[in-house]
Amino acid sequence: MLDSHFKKEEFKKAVKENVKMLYRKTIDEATQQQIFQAVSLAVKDVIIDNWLATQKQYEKDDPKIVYYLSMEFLMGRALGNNLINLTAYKEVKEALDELGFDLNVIEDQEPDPALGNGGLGRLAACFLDSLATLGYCAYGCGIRYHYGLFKQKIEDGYQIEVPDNWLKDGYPFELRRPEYAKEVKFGGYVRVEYDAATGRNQFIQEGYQSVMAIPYDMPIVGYNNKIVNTLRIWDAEPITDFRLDLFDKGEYHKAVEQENLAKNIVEVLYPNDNHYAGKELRLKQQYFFISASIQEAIAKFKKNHDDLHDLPKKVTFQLNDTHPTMTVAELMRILLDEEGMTWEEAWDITTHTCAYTNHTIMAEALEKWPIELFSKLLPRVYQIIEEINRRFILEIQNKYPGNQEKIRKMAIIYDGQVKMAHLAIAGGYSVNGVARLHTEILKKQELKDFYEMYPEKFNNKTNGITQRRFLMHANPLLADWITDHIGDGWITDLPELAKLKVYVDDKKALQEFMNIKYQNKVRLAKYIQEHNGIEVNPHSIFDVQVKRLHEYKRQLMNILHVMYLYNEIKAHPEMDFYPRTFIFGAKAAAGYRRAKLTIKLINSVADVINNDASINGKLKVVFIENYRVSNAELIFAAADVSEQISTASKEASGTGNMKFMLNGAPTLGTMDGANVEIVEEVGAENAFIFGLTADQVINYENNGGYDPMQYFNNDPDIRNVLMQLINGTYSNGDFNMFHEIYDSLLNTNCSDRADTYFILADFKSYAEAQKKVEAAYRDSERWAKMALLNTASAGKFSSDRTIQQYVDEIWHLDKVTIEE
Ligand code: H53
Repeated sequence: MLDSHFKKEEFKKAVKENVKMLYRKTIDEATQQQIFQAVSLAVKDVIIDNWLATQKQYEKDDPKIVYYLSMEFLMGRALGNNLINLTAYKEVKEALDELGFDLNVIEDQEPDPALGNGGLGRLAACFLDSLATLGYCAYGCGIRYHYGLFKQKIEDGYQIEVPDNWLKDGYPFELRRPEYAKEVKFGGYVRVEYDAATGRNQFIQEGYQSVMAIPYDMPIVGYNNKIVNTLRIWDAEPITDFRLDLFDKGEYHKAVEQENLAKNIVEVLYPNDNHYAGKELRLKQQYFFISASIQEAIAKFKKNHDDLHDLPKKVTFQLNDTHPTMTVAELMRILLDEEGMTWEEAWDITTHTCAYTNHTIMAEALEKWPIELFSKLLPRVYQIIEEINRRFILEIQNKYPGNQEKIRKMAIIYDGQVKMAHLAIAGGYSVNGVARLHTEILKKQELKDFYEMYPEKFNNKTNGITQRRFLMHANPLLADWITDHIGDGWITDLPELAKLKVYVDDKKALQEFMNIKYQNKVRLAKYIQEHNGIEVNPHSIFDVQVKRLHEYKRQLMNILHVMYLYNEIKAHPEMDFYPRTFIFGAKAAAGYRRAKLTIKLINSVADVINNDASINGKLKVVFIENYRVSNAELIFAAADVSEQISTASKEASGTGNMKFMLNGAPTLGTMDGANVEIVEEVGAENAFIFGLTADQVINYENNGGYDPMQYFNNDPDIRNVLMQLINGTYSNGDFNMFHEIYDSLLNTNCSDRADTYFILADFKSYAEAQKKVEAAYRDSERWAKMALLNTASAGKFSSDRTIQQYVDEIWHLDKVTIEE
C-alpha cells in the first residue's frame, strides 16, 4: 500500500464519512452511484496529496515539459485505473467487500468519459498513462466537451445515436481551476498602428467576440511512483455572465451571441474518425483550446524563466494530428504581438518547439480550411499564416528554382484553402508516423515532397498501449497468472513477457492459460446474454472485430465472409464445421450513411443466422451495442481471433491489434499498419496473414487496372453472396435495402471507383486464411502455444516503449522522481 490514507479501516471510514457529507445518508441508504461518488472522493483525496508532491518536485527540478495537444482523449473510466496505479486495487476491493459492496459494480457506476472517437483519442490516453509512469512532466491539453461521443442504440438493426451526458451526476475526478482562465478572441478585424517608439507596426484585433476558457484538471496517476500529471480540459464560459452593459444599450443580440458562442463551442465532440467535415464550429473548437493552452504554457514558462528564447529547451508542443496545428500560428502571434519579437526570432522559437504526429494517409481526413472562413474567424492568425506561406514559398523557390509544380503541391495556402498538414510540417521540427510501414508510405508517397525538402524532420514512432489498463485491469486472471510465473516486472517493463516463452512446451501452463481464456469467454458470454439476449457458446471460436466502422477497415468483408460460411453450412449440412461466434462492435459516424448501412447488414445477417435452428448453433453473429473503452476491456480478454483486415496501406497503425495480442489472440490480418511489426515479433507461423500488400494496393491506385467485376463473373461463391445483397435474403424480400452496398462493390451507380477498398480482390485469400484459423484451433495444443506466444511477444507494443522513444528522439525530457 502506497499511502497511509489507504489503510483499510481508514478508507472505510472515509467512504462512510463522504456518504454522510455528500448525501446525508448512511451507507445502507446510499445508492450505488452515491457509493461510487463517495469512494472516488476518498481515492481522490490520496491522489491529491501525490498531485501536490509532484507539483512541488516539478517546481524544484524545473524539467522540460511536453504539452500533448489533442482534440480527443478517450480516457475510459478512471476509478479502477487509478486504484491499479496506486497499487491499491485489491485492498480497496476487500475494504468494499467488508462494507457489503462489489467494486466491479461500483466501477460500473462511473460514466465512461468518451472525449474521443477511436484510435487517436485512445492513444492519447495511453500516452498520458505512460508519461506519468515513466516520470516525465507532461500535460494533456484538450476540450471539456459537455457531450462525449454519442451512445449507440441498435433499433431494428439500425444504429441510433443517443447523447452522452457524461457530466450529469458530476464527475468526481475533475477539478475546476478558474484562476487559470484565459480569454480567447474570435472575429472582428485587425487594425495596424505604427508605433514610433519601437519603429514597428502593432496589430490590434478589434470588434471581436470572446469567450473565457476555464480549465478543468484531471489527475493522471503514474504506476507506483507517486507521480500525478495533469490532463487539462478547457470549458468555455461567457466573458461576463451576461453582458448587461450591452443589454442596457439595446444590443441584446450581441449579448446573447457571446453567451451562445461559449455554450456552443464545447457542447459536443464531432463524431468523425479519420474524416474531416469542414464545419466552422470545429475550427472554433480548435482555436479555442489551442489559444488557451498556449497562453497558459507561455504564462507558466514566464513565471519561472526570464528569456523566452529558451522556450525550446523547456517546452515541446506535440500536435496530435493536424487538429491542433493552429499552435504554430498562435505561438507566432503571442511572440510577435504580445512579446514584441521579430519574425525571425519568433519563427526560430516556434520551429524548435512544435512537433507533429501524422496518423493517417486517408485523403478525406486531411484538413483544408477555406480561406474566407478562416480569415473571418481568425483574422490575425490568418495574416500570420499568409506570411508563413509567403516565406515558405520563397524557400521552395530557392531550393527548386522555376518549379511551379512544387509550389502547387506544397504551399500552405493554395487554391483558396489553408492546408493544415503543410503548416504543421513547415512550422515544426519533427514529423512522425505511427508505425514503420505508415512512416515509409509518408516518406515515399503522401509527403514525398516534404520528405525531400526536410528529411531530418521525419521519423517513426510505432504506437503502443498501456498494459496497466489492457492487461492488469482488463484481464486480472491472466495478469495474476503471469505474475505467478515470471514476477511482476512486466507491469512497467512489458518486454519481460518474453520470459513466458519457456512455457510453450509446458502442458500444464498451456492448459491454465487456455482455461483463463475460457473463463474470460464465459464472462463475455454473460455480458452478451444480458445486453443482446443472445446465447453464445463459450466453447466456440470467438472471432472478434471491434473498432470504428469505416469502409477501409472492411467490416463489410468480414460479414460477407460470414454469409459465405452460412451458405456453405446450408449447402453441406454434413460438413464438419467448428462452431464460431463472430463478434462485432463498432460505432459509425452519425452522418456516414454507408457505414450505418453496414451495421444494419451485420444485424440482419445475425438475425437470420442466429434464428436458423437447422445449423445447430454452429454459427452465431453478435453485434455488441455501444462499443466503448469499458466493454472493450471485457472483449479483448475473451477473444480467440483478432480481425485486423484493413486494406493494406490504409490503417496507419491500429492499436486494437496490440490489445488482442497482449491478451493472447492471434492476428488474422493484412500486412497493414502495425500488423507488420506484430507478425515480425510473434513470427508468421503464429498469425494468419492474407491479402494484397500495401505496394500492390498503391500500384492499383496509381496505375489503375483493378476490375472487381472479374471476381463477380468468375467466382460463384462471391457471386452468390453479392446476389444475396439484392435478392432479399437478409431483408425480408426487400431488394433495395442493401443495393447501395452491392453497387459500391461493382460500381454501377457509384461516382468513385468500384470496390474502393479491394474487398473482392482479397475475399478468397481471406476465406483461406479463415480455414487455416479453423484448422489451427482444432489442434488445441497448437492453438494454446500460438496464443501464449502472442502474449509473450507483445513486449514491444507497450506505450511505455513508444513514449521512451518520443522522449529520446523528439522531446528530450528530464526524468523526475518524487523525493520522499
Ligand atoms: O489513429 C490511431 C491509429 C489508426 C488511425 C487513428 C486515427 C484516428 O482515430 C482519427 C484520425 C486519424 O487521422 C487517425 O486510423 O490507424 O492507430 C492512432 O495513431
